[in-house]
Amino acid sequence: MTADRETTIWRNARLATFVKGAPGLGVVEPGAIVAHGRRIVFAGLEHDARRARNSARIVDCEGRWITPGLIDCHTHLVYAGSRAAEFEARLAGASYEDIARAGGGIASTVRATRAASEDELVRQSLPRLDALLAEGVTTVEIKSGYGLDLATERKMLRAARRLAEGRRVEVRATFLGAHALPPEFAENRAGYVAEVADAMLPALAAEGLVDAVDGFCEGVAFSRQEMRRVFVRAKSLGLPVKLHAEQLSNSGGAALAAEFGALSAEHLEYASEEDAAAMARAGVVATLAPGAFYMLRETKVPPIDLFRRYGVPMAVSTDCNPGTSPMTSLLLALNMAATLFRLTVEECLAGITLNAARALGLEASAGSLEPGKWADLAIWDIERPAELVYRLGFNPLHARVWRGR
Ligand code: DI6
Ligand code: FE
Repeated sequence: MTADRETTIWRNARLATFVKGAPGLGVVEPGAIVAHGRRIVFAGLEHDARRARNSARIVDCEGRWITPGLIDCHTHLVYAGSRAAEFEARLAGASYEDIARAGGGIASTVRATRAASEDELVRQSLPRLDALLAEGVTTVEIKSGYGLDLATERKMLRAARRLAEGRRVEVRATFLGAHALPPEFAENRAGYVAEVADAMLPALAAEGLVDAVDGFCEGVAFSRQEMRRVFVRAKSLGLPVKLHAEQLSNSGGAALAAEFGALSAEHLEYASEEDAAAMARAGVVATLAPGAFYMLRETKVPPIDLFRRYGVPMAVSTDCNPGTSPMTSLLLALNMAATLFRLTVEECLAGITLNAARALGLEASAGSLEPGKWADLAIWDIERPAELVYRLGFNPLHARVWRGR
Protein backbone atom coordinates (compact mmCIF):
# COMPACT_ATOMS: atom_id res chain seq x y z
CA MET A 1 0.00 0.00 0.00
CA THR A 2 1.49 3.37 -0.90
CA ALA A 3 1.36 6.19 1.62
CA ASP A 4 -1.13 8.06 -0.53
CA ARG A 5 -3.65 5.23 -0.26
CA GLU A 6 -3.08 4.52 3.39
CA THR A 7 -5.90 4.73 5.91
CA THR A 8 -5.01 6.30 9.24
CA ILE A 9 -7.11 6.61 12.38
CA TRP A 10 -6.36 9.12 15.10
CA ARG A 11 -8.27 7.77 18.05
CA ASN A 12 -8.78 8.56 21.73
CA ALA A 13 -8.95 12.27 20.97
CA ARG A 14 -11.10 15.27 21.74
CA LEU A 15 -12.13 17.00 18.53
CA ALA A 16 -12.88 20.66 17.92
CA THR A 17 -14.39 20.13 14.48
CA PHE A 18 -15.65 23.64 13.58
CA VAL A 19 -18.28 21.99 11.42
CA LYS A 20 -20.59 24.70 10.15
CA GLY A 21 -23.84 24.84 12.05
CA ALA A 22 -22.55 22.82 15.03
CA PRO A 23 -22.71 24.76 18.29
CA GLY A 24 -19.50 26.28 19.65
CA LEU A 25 -16.34 24.56 18.57
CA GLY A 26 -18.23 21.49 17.37
CA VAL A 27 -16.71 19.35 20.12
CA VAL A 28 -16.79 15.57 19.78
CA GLU A 29 -15.55 13.46 22.67
CA PRO A 30 -14.24 10.78 22.64
CA GLY A 31 -13.53 11.36 19.01
CA ALA A 32 -11.64 9.87 16.14
CA ILE A 33 -10.60 10.96 12.69
CA VAL A 34 -10.11 8.62 9.79
CA ALA A 35 -8.15 9.73 6.75
CA HIS A 36 -7.81 7.85 3.53
CA GLY A 37 -4.76 9.13 1.75
CA ARG A 38 -4.82 12.92 1.90
CA ARG A 39 -8.45 13.43 2.87
CA ILE A 40 -10.67 12.99 5.88
CA VAL A 41 -13.25 10.25 5.39
CA PHE A 42 -14.64 10.30 8.93
CA ALA A 43 -14.63 12.69 11.90
CA GLY A 44 -16.86 11.89 14.82
CA LEU A 45 -17.43 9.66 17.82
CA GLU A 46 -14.75 7.05 18.26
CA HIS A 47 -17.37 4.34 18.57
CA ASP A 48 -18.54 5.00 15.01
CA ALA A 49 -15.01 4.75 13.61
CA ARG A 50 -14.52 1.15 14.73
CA ARG A 51 -15.33 -0.34 11.35
CA ALA A 52 -12.28 1.30 9.79
CA ARG A 53 -9.93 -0.25 12.34
CA ASN A 54 -8.73 -3.38 10.60
CA SER A 55 -7.06 -1.92 7.58
CA ALA A 56 -5.65 1.16 9.23
CA ARG A 57 -2.59 2.63 10.84
CA ILE A 58 -3.75 3.62 14.32
CA VAL A 59 -2.51 6.65 16.23
CA ASP A 60 -3.52 6.82 19.90
CA CYS A 61 -3.90 10.50 20.80
CA GLU A 62 -4.07 9.75 24.54
CA GLY A 63 -6.90 12.20 25.10
CA ARG A 64 -5.24 15.12 23.33
CA TRP A 65 -7.25 17.75 21.46
CA ILE A 66 -7.34 17.84 17.66
CA THR A 67 -8.24 21.00 15.75
CA PRO A 68 -8.14 21.60 12.02
CA GLY A 69 -4.63 22.57 10.90
CA LEU A 70 -4.28 26.30 11.51
CA ILE A 71 -4.65 28.81 8.69
CA ASP A 72 -2.80 32.14 8.65
CA CYS A 73 -4.83 33.98 6.03
CA HIS A 74 -2.86 37.26 5.87
CA THR A 75 0.93 37.44 5.81
CA HIS A 76 3.70 39.30 3.99
CA LEU A 77 6.33 36.82 5.13
CA VAL A 78 8.40 36.87 1.93
CA TYR A 79 10.73 39.86 2.07
CA ALA A 80 14.40 40.63 2.47
CA GLY A 81 16.20 42.65 5.11
CA SER A 82 15.12 43.84 8.52
CA ARG A 83 13.51 46.95 9.94
CA ALA A 84 14.89 46.59 13.47
CA ALA A 85 16.78 49.89 13.20
CA GLU A 86 13.56 51.61 12.22
CA PHE A 87 11.90 50.08 15.26
CA GLU A 88 14.63 51.61 17.43
CA ALA A 89 14.06 54.98 15.77
CA ARG A 90 10.37 54.70 16.53
CA LEU A 91 11.13 53.88 20.15
CA ALA A 92 13.22 57.05 20.21
CA GLY A 93 10.23 59.08 19.05
CA ALA A 94 10.17 58.99 15.24
CA SER A 95 6.75 58.33 13.70
CA TYR A 96 5.95 55.78 10.99
CA GLU A 97 5.36 58.74 8.65
CA ASP A 98 8.68 60.47 9.57
CA ILE A 99 10.50 57.27 8.72
CA ALA A 100 8.65 56.87 5.43
CA ARG A 101 9.52 60.45 4.44
CA ALA A 102 13.18 59.75 5.14
CA GLY A 103 13.10 56.86 2.66
CA GLY A 104 12.58 54.15 5.29
CA GLY A 105 9.49 52.08 5.93
CA ILE A 106 8.04 50.04 3.09
CA ALA A 107 10.52 51.68 0.67
CA SER A 108 13.49 50.25 2.57
CA THR A 109 12.05 46.74 2.39
CA VAL A 110 11.43 47.28 -1.33
CA ARG A 111 15.11 48.17 -1.81
CA ALA A 112 16.29 45.10 0.09
CA THR A 113 13.83 42.81 -1.71
CA ARG A 114 14.79 44.12 -5.14
CA ALA A 115 18.47 43.56 -4.33
CA ALA A 116 18.01 39.96 -3.11
CA SER A 117 18.15 36.98 -5.45
CA GLU A 118 15.22 34.58 -5.49
CA ASP A 119 17.30 32.00 -3.59
CA GLU A 120 18.20 34.59 -1.00
CA LEU A 121 14.56 35.59 -0.62
CA VAL A 122 13.56 31.97 -0.03
CA ARG A 123 16.42 31.54 2.43
CA GLN A 124 15.46 34.62 4.45
CA SER A 125 11.75 33.80 4.45
CA LEU A 126 11.95 30.14 5.39
CA PRO A 127 12.55 30.66 9.14
CA ARG A 128 9.40 32.78 9.31
CA LEU A 129 7.37 30.09 7.58
CA ASP A 130 8.89 27.43 9.82
CA ALA A 131 7.94 29.39 12.93
CA LEU A 132 4.31 29.36 11.79
CA LEU A 133 4.41 25.65 10.94
CA ALA A 134 5.85 24.85 14.37
CA GLU A 135 2.54 26.05 15.85
CA GLY A 136 0.40 23.83 13.66
CA VAL A 137 -0.19 26.03 10.62
CA THR A 138 -1.00 23.95 7.52
CA THR A 139 -2.17 26.72 5.17
CA VAL A 140 -0.66 30.18 4.81
CA GLU A 141 -1.34 33.12 2.57
CA ILE A 142 1.68 35.10 1.36
CA LYS A 143 1.37 38.49 -0.31
CA SER A 144 3.80 40.14 -2.69
CA GLY A 145 4.07 43.93 -2.57
CA TYR A 146 7.71 44.62 -1.70
CA GLY A 147 8.78 44.55 -5.33
CA LEU A 148 6.54 47.13 -6.97
CA ASP A 149 8.02 46.29 -10.34
CA LEU A 150 7.25 43.30 -12.52
CA ALA A 151 10.55 41.48 -12.03
CA THR A 152 10.55 41.75 -8.24
CA GLU A 153 6.86 41.02 -7.77
CA ARG A 154 7.45 37.89 -9.86
CA LYS A 155 10.47 36.99 -7.76
CA MET A 156 8.40 37.30 -4.57
CA LEU A 157 5.54 35.18 -5.89
CA ARG A 158 7.93 32.56 -7.19
CA ALA A 159 9.64 32.52 -3.79
CA ALA A 160 6.21 31.93 -2.21
CA ARG A 161 5.62 28.98 -4.55
CA ARG A 162 9.06 27.59 -3.79
CA LEU A 163 8.43 27.77 -0.05
CA ALA A 164 5.43 25.52 -0.63
CA GLU A 165 7.59 23.01 -2.50
CA GLY A 166 10.11 22.89 0.33
CA ARG A 167 7.65 22.31 3.15
CA ARG A 168 4.48 20.33 3.80
CA VAL A 169 2.11 23.29 3.69
CA GLU A 170 -0.39 24.89 1.34
CA VAL A 171 0.63 28.41 0.27
CA ARG A 172 -1.84 30.81 -1.35
CA ALA A 173 -0.01 33.57 -3.22
CA THR A 174 -1.63 37.00 -3.33
CA PHE A 175 -0.51 39.75 -5.70
CA LEU A 176 -0.21 43.04 -3.80
CA GLY A 177 1.30 45.27 -6.48
CA ALA A 178 -0.88 48.11 -5.17
CA HIS A 179 0.87 48.19 -1.79
CA ALA A 180 2.82 51.45 -2.10
CA LEU A 181 3.88 53.88 -4.79
CA PRO A 182 7.42 52.99 -5.93
CA PRO A 183 9.98 55.82 -6.17
CA GLU A 184 10.15 55.60 -9.99
CA PHE A 185 6.49 56.59 -10.13
CA ALA A 186 6.56 59.23 -7.38
CA GLU A 187 5.24 61.85 -9.82
CA ASN A 188 2.99 59.49 -11.75
CA ARG A 189 0.38 57.71 -9.64
CA ALA A 190 -1.91 56.95 -12.55
CA GLY A 191 1.02 55.47 -14.45
CA TYR A 192 1.78 53.07 -11.62
CA VAL A 193 -1.84 51.99 -11.18
CA ALA A 194 -1.99 51.29 -14.93
CA GLU A 195 1.26 49.33 -14.68
CA VAL A 196 -0.20 47.19 -11.88
CA ALA A 197 -3.57 46.61 -13.53
CA ASP A 198 -2.59 46.35 -17.19
CA ALA A 199 0.95 44.98 -17.17
CA MET A 200 2.01 43.23 -13.95
CA LEU A 201 -1.27 41.55 -13.02
CA PRO A 202 -2.05 39.96 -16.42
CA ALA A 203 1.57 38.83 -16.84
CA LEU A 204 1.86 37.26 -13.39
CA ALA A 205 -1.60 35.69 -13.63
CA ALA A 206 -0.64 34.13 -16.97
CA GLU A 207 2.39 32.59 -15.27
CA GLY A 208 0.11 30.95 -12.69
CA LEU A 209 1.63 32.91 -9.84
CA VAL A 210 -1.51 34.67 -8.57
CA ASP A 211 -4.24 33.05 -6.44
CA ALA A 212 -5.85 36.37 -5.39
CA VAL A 213 -5.37 40.12 -5.77
CA ASP A 214 -5.01 42.55 -2.87
CA GLY A 215 -4.34 46.27 -2.40
CA PHE A 216 -3.71 48.82 0.32
CA CYS A 217 -6.65 51.24 0.21
CA GLU A 218 -5.56 54.11 2.44
CA GLY A 219 -4.71 57.81 2.45
CA VAL A 220 -0.99 56.92 2.47
CA ALA A 221 -1.39 54.30 -0.28
CA PHE A 222 -4.13 53.93 -2.94
CA SER A 223 -7.57 55.48 -3.23
CA ARG A 224 -10.80 53.65 -3.77
CA GLN A 225 -10.85 54.76 -7.44
CA GLU A 226 -7.31 53.49 -7.96
CA MET A 227 -8.15 50.16 -6.34
CA ARG A 228 -11.29 49.87 -8.44
CA ARG A 229 -9.14 49.91 -11.53
CA VAL A 230 -7.06 47.00 -10.23
CA PHE A 231 -10.14 45.05 -9.11
CA VAL A 232 -11.84 45.41 -12.48
CA ARG A 233 -8.81 43.82 -14.10
CA ALA A 234 -8.63 41.06 -11.46
CA LYS A 235 -12.28 40.20 -12.06
CA SER A 236 -11.77 40.14 -15.82
CA LEU A 237 -9.01 37.58 -15.23
CA GLY A 238 -11.32 35.53 -13.00
CA LEU A 239 -9.25 36.17 -9.86
CA PRO A 240 -10.72 36.72 -6.39
CA VAL A 241 -9.93 39.98 -4.63
CA LYS A 242 -9.26 41.10 -1.06
CA LEU A 243 -8.32 44.45 0.40
CA HIS A 244 -6.39 46.15 3.22
CA ALA A 245 -9.20 48.48 4.26
CA GLU A 246 -9.89 51.09 6.95
CA GLN A 247 -6.61 50.38 8.77
CA LEU A 248 -5.56 53.95 9.51
CA SER A 249 -8.67 55.89 8.43
CA ASN A 250 -12.06 55.25 6.80
CA SER A 251 -11.17 55.36 3.12
CA GLY A 252 -14.06 53.46 1.54
CA GLY A 253 -12.16 50.22 1.10
CA ALA A 254 -14.62 47.94 2.90
CA ALA A 255 -17.50 49.18 0.73
CA LEU A 256 -15.38 48.62 -2.38
CA ALA A 257 -14.51 45.11 -1.19
CA ALA A 258 -18.21 44.39 -0.69
CA GLU A 259 -19.08 45.78 -4.12
CA PHE A 260 -16.58 43.40 -5.73
CA GLY A 261 -17.59 40.38 -3.63
CA ALA A 262 -14.13 40.24 -2.09
CA LEU A 263 -13.06 37.20 -0.09
CA SER A 264 -12.01 39.46 2.77
CA ALA A 265 -11.37 42.97 3.95
CA GLU A 266 -8.42 43.21 6.31
CA HIS A 267 -7.53 45.30 9.41
CA LEU A 268 -10.79 47.36 9.54
CA GLU A 269 -10.08 49.41 12.68
CA TYR A 270 -11.95 52.38 11.15
CA ALA A 271 -14.81 50.43 9.53
CA SER A 272 -18.30 51.90 10.00
CA GLU A 273 -21.71 50.35 10.56
CA GLU A 274 -22.51 50.74 6.84
CA ASP A 275 -19.27 48.89 6.07
CA ALA A 276 -20.23 46.01 8.37
CA ALA A 277 -23.69 45.80 6.82
CA ALA A 278 -22.29 45.82 3.28
CA MET A 279 -19.68 43.20 4.13
CA ALA A 280 -22.34 40.95 5.66
CA ARG A 281 -24.56 41.22 2.57
CA ALA A 282 -21.66 40.39 0.27
CA GLY A 283 -20.23 37.61 2.47
CA VAL A 284 -16.88 39.38 2.96
CA VAL A 285 -14.78 38.02 5.84
CA ALA A 286 -13.33 40.56 8.29
CA THR A 287 -9.68 39.57 8.67
CA LEU A 288 -8.30 41.09 11.85
CA ALA A 289 -4.61 41.87 12.33
CA PRO A 290 -4.12 42.54 16.04
CA GLY A 291 -0.31 42.44 15.72
CA ALA A 292 -0.31 45.59 13.58
CA PHE A 293 -2.76 47.24 15.97
CA TYR A 294 -0.39 46.47 18.82
CA MET A 295 2.85 47.50 17.08
CA LEU A 296 1.38 50.81 15.91
CA ARG A 297 -0.08 51.44 19.38
CA GLU A 298 -3.40 51.96 17.63
CA THR A 299 -6.24 52.86 19.98
CA LYS A 300 -9.23 52.44 17.66
CA VAL A 301 -10.47 48.86 18.03
CA PRO A 302 -12.19 47.30 14.98
CA PRO A 303 -16.00 47.34 15.39
CA ILE A 304 -16.27 43.75 16.61
CA ASP A 305 -19.80 44.24 17.99
CA LEU A 306 -21.01 45.42 14.59
CA PHE A 307 -19.40 42.43 12.88
CA ARG A 308 -21.22 40.19 15.37
CA ARG A 309 -24.52 42.01 15.00
CA TYR A 310 -24.48 41.87 11.20
CA GLY A 311 -23.04 38.37 11.05
CA VAL A 312 -19.71 39.21 9.40
CA PRO A 313 -17.39 36.19 9.81
CA MET A 314 -14.14 37.17 11.52
CA ALA A 315 -10.70 35.71 10.81
CA VAL A 316 -7.50 36.35 12.79
CA SER A 317 -4.07 36.64 11.14
CA THR A 318 -0.48 37.47 12.00
CA ASP A 319 -0.12 40.03 9.16
CA CYS A 320 3.54 38.97 9.43
CA ASN A 321 5.46 41.88 7.85
CA PRO A 322 8.71 43.68 8.67
CA GLY A 323 7.15 47.06 9.44
CA THR A 324 3.93 46.91 11.41
CA SER A 325 3.67 43.28 12.54
CA PRO A 326 6.96 41.38 12.73
CA MET A 327 5.08 38.45 14.23
CA THR A 328 5.42 34.76 13.40
CA SER A 329 3.06 33.33 16.02
CA LEU A 330 -0.57 32.80 15.15
CA LEU A 331 -1.26 31.77 18.75
CA LEU A 332 0.09 35.11 19.95
CA ALA A 333 -2.22 36.81 17.45
CA LEU A 334 -5.09 34.93 19.11
CA ASN A 335 -4.18 36.19 22.53
CA MET A 336 -4.03 39.74 21.15
CA ALA A 337 -7.39 39.32 19.40
CA ALA A 338 -8.90 38.22 22.71
CA THR A 339 -7.13 40.71 24.98
CA LEU A 340 -7.11 43.77 22.72
CA PHE A 341 -10.27 43.19 20.64
CA ARG A 342 -12.23 41.07 23.16
CA LEU A 343 -12.93 38.18 20.84
CA THR A 344 -14.20 35.07 22.60
CA VAL A 345 -12.16 31.87 22.58
CA GLU A 346 -14.63 30.43 20.12
CA GLU A 347 -14.34 33.43 17.80
CA CYS A 348 -10.55 33.31 18.02
CA LEU A 349 -10.35 29.65 17.10
CA ALA A 350 -12.93 29.91 14.31
CA GLY A 351 -10.81 32.86 13.10
CA ILE A 352 -7.78 30.67 12.38
CA THR A 353 -9.73 27.70 11.03
CA LEU A 354 -13.12 27.89 9.33
CA ASN A 355 -13.30 31.65 8.79
CA ALA A 356 -9.66 31.85 7.72
CA ALA A 357 -10.39 29.16 5.12
CA ARG A 358 -13.27 31.29 3.90
CA ALA A 359 -11.00 34.34 3.69
CA LEU A 360 -8.88 32.35 1.23
CA GLY A 361 -11.76 30.81 -0.70
CA LEU A 362 -10.78 27.39 0.65
CA GLU A 363 -13.81 26.54 2.77
CA ALA A 364 -14.65 23.54 0.60
CA SER A 365 -11.30 21.88 1.35
CA ALA A 366 -9.96 23.22 4.67
CA GLY A 367 -10.84 24.84 7.98
CA SER A 368 -12.91 22.12 9.65
CA LEU A 369 -12.75 18.44 10.51
CA GLU A 370 -15.23 16.79 8.18
CA PRO A 371 -15.31 14.17 5.46
CA GLY A 372 -14.08 15.37 2.10
CA LYS A 373 -11.71 18.00 3.47
CA TRP A 374 -7.92 17.69 3.55
CA ALA A 375 -6.58 15.69 6.47
CA ASP A 376 -4.79 18.75 7.88
CA LEU A 377 -4.70 18.46 11.67
CA ALA A 378 -3.11 20.07 14.69
CA ILE A 379 -2.84 17.84 17.75
CA TRP A 380 -2.42 19.66 21.04
CA ASP A 381 -1.15 18.95 24.54
CA ILE A 382 -3.86 20.99 26.23
CA GLU A 383 -6.67 20.37 28.68
CA ARG A 384 -9.09 22.82 27.07
CA PRO A 385 -9.14 24.83 23.84
CA ALA A 386 -8.94 28.14 25.73
CA GLU A 387 -5.27 27.34 26.41
CA LEU A 388 -4.50 28.07 22.77
CA VAL A 389 -5.64 31.65 23.33
CA TYR A 390 -4.70 32.18 26.96
CA ARG A 391 -0.98 31.47 27.04
CA LEU A 392 1.66 33.92 25.84
CA GLY A 393 4.67 32.54 24.04
CA PHE A 394 4.08 28.88 24.81
CA ASN A 395 3.64 26.29 22.09
CA PRO A 396 1.59 23.24 23.12
CA LEU A 397 1.63 21.61 19.68
CA HIS A 398 2.11 17.84 19.92
CA ALA A 399 1.96 17.02 16.21
CA ARG A 400 1.05 18.56 12.88
CA VAL A 401 -0.54 16.51 10.13
CA TRP A 402 -0.63 17.81 6.55
CA ARG A 403 -2.61 15.91 3.94
CA GLY A 404 -2.84 12.81 6.08
CA ARG A 405 0.83 12.64 7.13
N1 DI6 B 1 -0.59 47.46 6.02
C1 DI6 B 1 0.38 47.32 6.93
O1 DI6 B 1 0.27 47.45 8.12
C2 DI6 B 1 1.58 46.88 6.24
N2 DI6 B 1 1.16 46.87 4.88
C3 DI6 B 1 -0.10 47.20 4.81
O2 DI6 B 1 -0.72 47.21 3.75
C4 DI6 B 1 2.80 47.69 6.44
C5 DI6 B 1 3.92 47.05 5.72
C6 DI6 B 1 5.27 47.61 6.08
O3 DI6 B 1 5.42 48.60 6.81
O4 DI6 B 1 6.25 47.02 5.58
FE1 FE C 1 -1.03 43.34 5.69
